[in-house]
Amino acid sequence: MMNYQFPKGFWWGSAASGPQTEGVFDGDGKAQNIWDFWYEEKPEKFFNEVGPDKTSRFYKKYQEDIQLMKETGHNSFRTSIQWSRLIPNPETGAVNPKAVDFYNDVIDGLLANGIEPFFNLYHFDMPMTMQEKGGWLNKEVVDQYVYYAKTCFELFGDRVKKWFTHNEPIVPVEGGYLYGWHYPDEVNLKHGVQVAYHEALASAKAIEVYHGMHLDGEIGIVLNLTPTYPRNEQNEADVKAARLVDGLFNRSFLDPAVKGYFPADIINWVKENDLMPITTPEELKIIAENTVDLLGVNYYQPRRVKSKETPIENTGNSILPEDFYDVYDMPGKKMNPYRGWEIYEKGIYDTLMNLKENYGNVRCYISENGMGVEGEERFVNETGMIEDDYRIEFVTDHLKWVHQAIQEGSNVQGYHMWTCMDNWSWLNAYKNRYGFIAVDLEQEGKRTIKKSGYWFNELTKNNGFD
Ligand code: BGP
Repeated sequence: MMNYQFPKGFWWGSAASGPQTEGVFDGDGKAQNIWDFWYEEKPEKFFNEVGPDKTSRFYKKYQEDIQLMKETGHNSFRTSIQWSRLIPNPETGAVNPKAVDFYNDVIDGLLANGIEPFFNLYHFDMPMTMQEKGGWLNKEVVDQYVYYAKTCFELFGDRVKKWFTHNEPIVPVEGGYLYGWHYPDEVNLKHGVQVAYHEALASAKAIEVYHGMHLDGEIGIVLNLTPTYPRNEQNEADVKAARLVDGLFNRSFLDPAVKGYFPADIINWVKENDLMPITTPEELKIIAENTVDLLGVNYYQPRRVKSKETPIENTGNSILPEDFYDVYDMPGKKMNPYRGWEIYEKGIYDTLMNLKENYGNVRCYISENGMGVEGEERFVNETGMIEDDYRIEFVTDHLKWVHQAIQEGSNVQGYHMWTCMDNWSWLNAYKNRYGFIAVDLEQEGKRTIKKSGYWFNELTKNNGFD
């Protein structure tokens, strides 16, 4: 018995996504997605001008990678299917046979090695043909997505038993319609709200289709839940600001996904600010009736907020959430010195306990948690291995809190690290490395297990640690 022993059958592994790892971005019948397009248009936006053509080459190296997953103790692994690879032309709906072969091989390879495949359908990668129609702004795209989801279930649902409709659906809203990290790079909160609504609707419709197919598996959504703390718990205005931020960035997706309806305070806020999306009673009924079986929780860092010093006047579409709160830079907070994000381990526990207390203890797992590090080469030892003790410490400290949550009755069933192989991360490209396996881009993506990879193997073999 270890000091921190996890329940039998706990899922250990890592998460990744198709667009961040596969490569062959314009080959074997794959069509362009928004990243391929944006990189072609504005390469200067990407860190060191490295784009989606330079991934860790999972498309070519998946067999080697699956062996490495085995060596590092995975019993499960999440990736995403690329819509633009599987159905290059959503207008005709024709399936790309090379994509089917590839995903079949990945699934079979994982299963043959005792690794359960968790598949996500949408990880920020809108096909360009769909973006030209407005992307998530357009209801027609929602229906095309549902067709794509159904196709995936039909093709792979006999073996893939864990499905997710989206990864972090708030991020395309923030990135694409507020802060410029995603195409179409607009500043338009009204559009952002409509996009959020359509993503939630698409998720519910895909869940409805999946359940209707009786495939003997589970389906859910992966959300980045960011616990939001007020500067001062006793200060009413700070608490109110934190509640709003929690509503906008967490509950806006969590409530419809788990409870089937949008939070009343956020609906009011959206109305007050003239941001109401176009909805229909039939769609709201679909959302109400198709909640998740399983929730993925991505946790990296908390949010700390305080009330707005000078509240703004409503200026219409161009308002930003930040017009209603200020970021609180808490003195003495612990920072990741290599990435600039706060490290607050207890946030993972607070999130799990919130799910237990306020969301019916929904079945969940930690679907991403990890530590990004810039300039990791400086930690290479004489044998060529990266000694990432900081990552081991980061994961250990978070797992202690996950363990604590389990002791207190949380329904958390697993822990996936972000990520296995260092991968390409959107505009940040390879700036922050997260893997427990290093990828050398200069040497055709050569893989070298880091110290944390060996450690992770021990952890999962023991199903816990001392
Ligand atoms: C998560 C995303 C991942 C990945 C990770 C690291 O939010 O789900 O796709 O990008 O963040 O992000 P970054 O490289 O910006 O540190």
